[in-house]
Amino acid sequence: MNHHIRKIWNVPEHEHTPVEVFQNRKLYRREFLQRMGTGLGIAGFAGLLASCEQATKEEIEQAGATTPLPQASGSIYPAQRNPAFKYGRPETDPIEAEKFTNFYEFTGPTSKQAWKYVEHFQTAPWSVTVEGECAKPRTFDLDDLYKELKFEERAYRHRCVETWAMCVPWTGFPLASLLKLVEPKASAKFVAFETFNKPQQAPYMESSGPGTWPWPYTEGLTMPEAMNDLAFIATGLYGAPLLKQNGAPIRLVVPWKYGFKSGKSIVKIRLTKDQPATFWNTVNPEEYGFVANVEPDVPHPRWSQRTEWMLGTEKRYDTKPFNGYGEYVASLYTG
Ligand SMILES: Nc1nc2c(c(=O)[nH]1)N[C@H]1C(S)=C(S)[C@@H](COP(=O)(O)O)O[C@H]1N2
Ligand SMILES: [Mo]
Repeated sequence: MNHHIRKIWNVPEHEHTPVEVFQNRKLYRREFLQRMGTGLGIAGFAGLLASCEQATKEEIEQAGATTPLPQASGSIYPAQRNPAFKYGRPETDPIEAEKFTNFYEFTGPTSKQAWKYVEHFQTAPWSVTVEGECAKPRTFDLDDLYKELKFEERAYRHRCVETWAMCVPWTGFPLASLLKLVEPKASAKFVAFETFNKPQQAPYMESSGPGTWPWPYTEGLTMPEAMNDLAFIATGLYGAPLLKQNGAPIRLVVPWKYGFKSGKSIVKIRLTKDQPATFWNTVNPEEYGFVANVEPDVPHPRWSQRTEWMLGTEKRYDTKPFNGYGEYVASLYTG
């Protein structure tokens, strides 16, 4: 697409470096310069100083905790683990998955520490509308979901397009079991996911302003992908309700695709006839395709996808096609 117009959301390369840089001190320096530059002022500066010390798990979990929780969630956690899914590697330490996140609404491209910016994010009340090409469109509040669906825990690998990876236990239910409740029509060929759109609650959404990034965050799957048993809706992580920074109160998890396909904090799920526009495919179609399956032999335009590093460790693993889930999904892509 050489007629592609360069928009301000086409972030220069140095601002989208493979994220190893975020593991070291440079993060603090960069965040410092940026906060000074964007005039976040004294409060931001104090927050920055605090960040130079190591945050504790308690601080991070307190910052991201959601209240009030849906009533019916009380009986769900911890849900029974589905024994069919195994990481094949050590589980990621909770503090690592809770402090290092991708959530552009809160941080934009310059920080991974969304937990510091989620203070004003309201996750209750919350509802998810499932609509479009279906016989029984419906708006579910979270209690409806907790009551009507069968919850389980799944140990999944996660692979971000930036080459970091993690192994975490999600609590939730297969996306297919939710879609069945609205009775999809034969005309439903795709499923579009839309994230909350509340700039006043999400600092980067607000500061980036209209006409910059294509908010709200959107993603999409084909109908066969969405109906595959691996496609999962998560309301919890590590046996507890999701923290805000991990996509509270409800998010998608599609472990055979790069992480950006797994939209967080979803408010709308639409069954469509046509392929929906997606956030990253709109921002930069050369780098982020609609399908976005994990494919180690296909390099990102700016880095190799052959290996991945596990959050919080020095460990690197070879990246596998479909993130190692080929036995479940490879047949979706034949012919
Ligand atoms: N709404 C929203 N969903 C999102 C993102 C985002 O920026 N906004 N980032 C995506 C990316 S790139 C990844 S890797 C995963 C990360 O999930 P985690 O931060 O909970 O580990 O969320 C995905 N979902
Ligand atoms: Mo990602």
